[in-house]
Parts: sequence; C-alpha cells; structure tokens
Amino acid sequence: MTSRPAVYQFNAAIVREPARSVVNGLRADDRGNPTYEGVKAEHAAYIAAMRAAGVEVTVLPALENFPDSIFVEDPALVFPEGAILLRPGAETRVKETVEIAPVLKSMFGTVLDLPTPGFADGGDVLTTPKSVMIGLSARTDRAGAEGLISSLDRLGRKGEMVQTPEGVLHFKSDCSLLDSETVLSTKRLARSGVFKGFREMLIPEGEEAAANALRVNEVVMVGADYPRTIEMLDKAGYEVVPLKTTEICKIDAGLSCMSLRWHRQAD
Ligand code: CIR
Repeated sequence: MTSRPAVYQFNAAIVREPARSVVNGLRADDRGNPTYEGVKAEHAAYIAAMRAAGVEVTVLPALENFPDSIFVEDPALVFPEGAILLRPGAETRVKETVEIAPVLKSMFGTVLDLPTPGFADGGDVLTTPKSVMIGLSARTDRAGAEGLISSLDRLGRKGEMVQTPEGVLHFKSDCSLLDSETVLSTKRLARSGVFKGFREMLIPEGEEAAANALRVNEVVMVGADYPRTIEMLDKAGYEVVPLKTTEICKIDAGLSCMSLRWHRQAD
C-alpha cells in the first residue's frame, strides 16, 4: 500500500480568474467594495506564489454571473482519490457547482455529488491527517455535513462534524493547518476545544482574519496585513510567504478560498 502524501503537499490546483462583478461579492459587513484591479492583482500574486511553491495551476475563465466564483474552494472538495461536488449555502453561489463540475470530471476519475438534502461550503472543511473536519455554519447545515460525511466515506476519508463560532462565515475563516500536528487558530475557535490532540498556535488579538492562512508544501501563505501573525510563524520556524489580501478581505475571503488543491498521483 502506498502512503498518502501529507495533507499540505500539493502539486496541482485550480483557480478562477476574478470577474468584474467581484466588486459585488457577498459580505457580512460592508466596508466598501473591493476594486476589480486590486482583486486581480492579489489573485495574480497568489497564482505566482502557488507556482513558486511547486504547484501546477490551472486557471479557469471568469464567470460574470457569479461575483464570488473566484472562491473556487466553496463549490467542491478535492483529494488525491477523487472530488466531491458541494452545494454552497448562499443562494447566489449554488450554481457555481454546475460551472466547475465539467472541469473536475475531466481531471478526476471519481467525482461524487453531495447527497440531498442540505448545503455544504468547502470553506467549512479542514482536512487534517486525523479527519476531515466539517464546521456547521450559516452556509453548512447538519444535513449537508451528514451527506458530506457519507461521500467522504466513499473516498476512504473520515468526516467529523464540528461547530464554527457564531457569526464567523466559515470554519476555515478561523483556522488553518500549519503542519501534520499544528493548527493556526483564533482564540475564539480554539476555546471550543475542537483542536484537542493538535498543537495550537493562537492568532494575536486583532488579527483574526489572518487565521485563514494556507500551508502549501514548504511554505505558509499568510495575509500581508497581519505583521504579528507573520512574526509569530516566522519565529516558530515556518517559511512565511506574505500575500496581500486587503481587497478580497472586504468580501470576507482569505487565502484558502481562492484555490482547490490536491496531490495528483502519477499514472
Ligand atoms: C462569500 O461570502 O461566499 C464570499 N464573499 C467569500 C467566500 C470565502 N470563501 C472561503 O472562505 N472559502
């Protein structure tokens, strides 16, 4: 039996160009629209960082009818052994799944549909070496999480339902995996005890949005606007790649949201 690559080892990723309509992306609090040019620049730097980290990136064309479609992480989940098409919990995003389905079918031998009923967003899913954690949130309901657990089971993965803190968009808005044993988490999420058995690094007060960092191979991508988090990770020995997220942050996004990542196995 071949062993699985570490959950942060990726050699393939899918991203989608931002549409001009991205300025109208969903947000919980209005802090003004992001600019299209700003989002595009942040997205381009993200793709470059992915490639520099050793990932082959497939760039899909923009979808004007879907302002949030740049956040390809939400309508699907991908693993070396197959993909799962999800049902995003925001009405304006549900059909993003239809758009990404043919792409995944051309790249994966196994593509499963989330069973009905229920909703689940990829942003609520944290893949760890122990389990695939699914945070219940305003976007992912119990039925969706249960359906997802059964789909994960078909792929040979163990799903586990957990709770996203009240008022937080996605489970992964508040955490990310730094290595096989360590999570980066906001204090409010860590306080719930959800990361028992993991080493926890806690986000400095006031930099909560930095929790959606992204470990890719040897590097950890972190929002450039969060100097204390960057310093903490740097001191702990992680190779930090700061990336600007000022514009996408205005529409409640961070670094994991902009890609679907997996380890493609050699044929
Ligand atoms: C939304 O509200 O759906 C988008 N504006 C942000 C999605 C961020 N996605 C993610 O964290 N996975």
